[in-house]
Amino acid sequence: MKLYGMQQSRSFRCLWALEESGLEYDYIPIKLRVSEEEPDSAQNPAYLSINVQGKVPTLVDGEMILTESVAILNHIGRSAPESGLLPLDNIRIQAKHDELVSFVLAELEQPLWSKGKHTFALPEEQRIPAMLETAKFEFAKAVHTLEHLINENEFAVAEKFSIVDILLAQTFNWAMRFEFDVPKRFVDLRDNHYKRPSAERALKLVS
Ligand SMILES: N[C@@H](CCC(=O)N[C@@H](CS)C(=O)NCC(=O)O)C(=O)O
Repeated sequence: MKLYGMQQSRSFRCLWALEESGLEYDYIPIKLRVSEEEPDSAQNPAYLSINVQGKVPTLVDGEMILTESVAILNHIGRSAPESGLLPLDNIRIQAKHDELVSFVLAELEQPLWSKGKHTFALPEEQRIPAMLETAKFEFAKAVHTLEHLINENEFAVAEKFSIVDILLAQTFNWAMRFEFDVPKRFVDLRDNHYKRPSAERALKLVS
């Protein structure tokens, strides 16, 4: 497998999962918002031929190309069933896992991405600075909901580390970098999971 990614981006969740999985892979760093002339630019025609949006992450596994981080995470989990990254042996736990993954994507990370889009990602003329207060409001609402969706255990579902723990830790790390209010409980969750050897190895690869 080949993972194309960038240090502080959604590709880190996939890199972390690959480290946790024990699968063999190559990591190829990509740069956003640099000239398409640069060979590692996300706008270079060679990269656009595998990811038409010029975004990260992209995973190439043989003939198959995936350009959505959750599809990549699920593929990693299914390719390494013994890693326990997906709760494949219990459909009810799997359903709760799916629910939380959807929640992180649809509710928790969207306000963070709104801030990203309206501060640096969108063309300047499309940015709406007033969005930032709305994003903070929406993030606080999502955090409140999450407090009711997960219990106080070390891991979000079942009794072991899974893909949704990677998603939660990385999303709260993103929230802290973007200066959103993160309750201590979720700062601790982030700190705890980032101490895993797999996370430390992934961080070393991108630093
Ligand atoms: N839904 C996609 C979103 C991918 C995405 O938007 N990635 C951002 C980085 S986190 C990106 O590459 N943005 C391109 C840009 O900002 O120019 C996923 O989860 O993989």
